[in-house]
Amino acid sequence: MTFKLPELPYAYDALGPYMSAETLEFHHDKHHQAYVTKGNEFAGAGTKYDGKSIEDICKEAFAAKDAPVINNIGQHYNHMHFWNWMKKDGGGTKLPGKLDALVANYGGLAKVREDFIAAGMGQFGSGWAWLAIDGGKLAVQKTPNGENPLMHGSTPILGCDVWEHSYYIDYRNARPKYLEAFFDNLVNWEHVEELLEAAV
Ligand code: MN3
Repeated sequence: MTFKLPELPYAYDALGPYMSAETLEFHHDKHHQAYVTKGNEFAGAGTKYDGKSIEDICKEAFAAKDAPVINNIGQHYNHMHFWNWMKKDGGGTKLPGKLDALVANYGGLAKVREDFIAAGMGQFGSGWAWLAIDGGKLAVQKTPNGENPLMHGSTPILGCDVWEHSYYIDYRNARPKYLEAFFDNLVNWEHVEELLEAAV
């Protein structure tokens, strides 16, 4: 298949003051576009990955240590969801039902928040912090560069991009403040619930 850059599901200025239009313009139009362009080169139409789902491509590329595909298709998958993992007036503490039960089982939303932010802080250099479903339970994970939980045997339901390009314009080097703002004010818990429904 030929991969395409999806449109943002909101206006560039919709996520202010937590994520600026300038950040979204660079991050979506330049960075994500570059992963799509490179992804098509290495895993698009006419390659051995043609016809496979993006989830399967992530898993197969990781198993085969196919770095250009891990990086570019991994990042395409991660960013496709990242835009939908955020919304205007997101965050908050009211979770949809299935997710609420899973979070309670983990130890509550405050514990999830603490561990998710710690995962994002603990990821040295570029990467992602995740909530994933692993063996039917909620797990907090982190991965380097373009990797994601699919490549490590679990199913992502929420991810936060901790590459500097995602926060440097708005937060400079203050990654913790960005992670807190993401969790408290941006997360689209309805999209997390949709992925959870599909995962279990
Ligand atoms: Mn990014």
